[in-house]
Amino acid sequence: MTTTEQSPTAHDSGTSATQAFRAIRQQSRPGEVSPERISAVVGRVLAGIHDAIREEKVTYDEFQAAKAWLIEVGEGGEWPLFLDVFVEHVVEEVAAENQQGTKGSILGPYYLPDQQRLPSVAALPTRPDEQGTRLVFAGQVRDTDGNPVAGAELDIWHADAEGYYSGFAPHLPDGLLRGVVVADEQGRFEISTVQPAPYQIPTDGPTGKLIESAGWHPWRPAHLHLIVRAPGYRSITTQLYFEGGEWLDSDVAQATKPELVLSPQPLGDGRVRSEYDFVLERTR
Ligand code: MBD
Ligand code: FE
Repeated sequence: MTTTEQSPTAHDSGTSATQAFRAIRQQSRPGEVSPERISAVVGRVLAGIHDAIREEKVTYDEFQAAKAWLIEVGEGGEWPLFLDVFVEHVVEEVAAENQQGTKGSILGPYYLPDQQRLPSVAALPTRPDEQGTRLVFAGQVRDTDGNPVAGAELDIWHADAEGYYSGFAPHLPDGLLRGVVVADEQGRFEISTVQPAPYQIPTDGPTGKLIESAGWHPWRPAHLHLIVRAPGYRSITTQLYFEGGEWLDSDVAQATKPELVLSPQPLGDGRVRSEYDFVLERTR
C-alpha cells in the first residue's frame, strides 16, 4: 500500500460484507422456517444465554455493555464477520456429517459471485506491482469413483500479500485475486496467483475490540477459498492452507482441517507450486 492511500477500515469491510451477504441471499430465495423449528432452535440459544448468565453471575453493567456491543456490531456491518468467524465452523461440521469427497470448510464473509471466467490454465487478476510469492496451484477434479469431472468450475478467491480482500478494501481493484477457473476435459487446472498473507480481523471494529478485550488473538492462517462445482455434483465450499504457516494450529475461526493443508515446493525461479486434487460427490 502506498502512503497516499488510507488503511482499509473495519467499517468499510463490514458494510461491504453485509451488502454482499444480502445480495447473495436475495438470489438464493430461501424457504420459510417453521414455527416449531424456530421455537426449538431459538429456545435452545436463549437457554444457553440464560445458563451463562446464571453460571457467570452476569451483572447489569455487563448486560448493558453487551447490548451496546451488539448494537455496534450491527451498525458496523460486522454480523457476517462475527458469525462466520465464531459460529460457521459448527454449521459446516453438522452439514458435513454425511458428506463424501473433499473436506469442506467455511465460506466466510468475503465471497463475491459472478467473477471473471478463466480457462483451465490461467492467472488470477493481479496488479502490475502485485506483492507476494508467485504460486502455481494445479490439480484435477474427479468424482468419488476416480473419474475426471470435465469442465468443473473452481471459483477461487483469496487475500493479497497484506491480508486484504478485493471488494472489501477500497484500495484494491474489483476482481483482484478472484476468478472462476474452468477445468479442462480431464478435470485438470493450473492457476497462477500469489501466496496470500494470514488474515487479521480488523482491530478497529467491534469484533476486533471484543477479541482484544478477551485477550484472544485476531488471526486466521493464510488460506485460499474455493467453491468447486459441476452439474450433477454437490458443490464443495472449502479452504486450503499452507504447511508451516503461522496460526495454522490456532485459527480464530477454527476452520482448518489436516486434509486441507498444501505443501508448496520451490520451482527454482522464485515461484512455488502446489498440487491438490478435488473429489466431488454425485447428487443424482
Ligand atoms: C476470512 O478471510 C475468512 O475466511 C473467514 C472465514 C472469516 C473472516 C475472514
Ligand atoms: Fe478468508
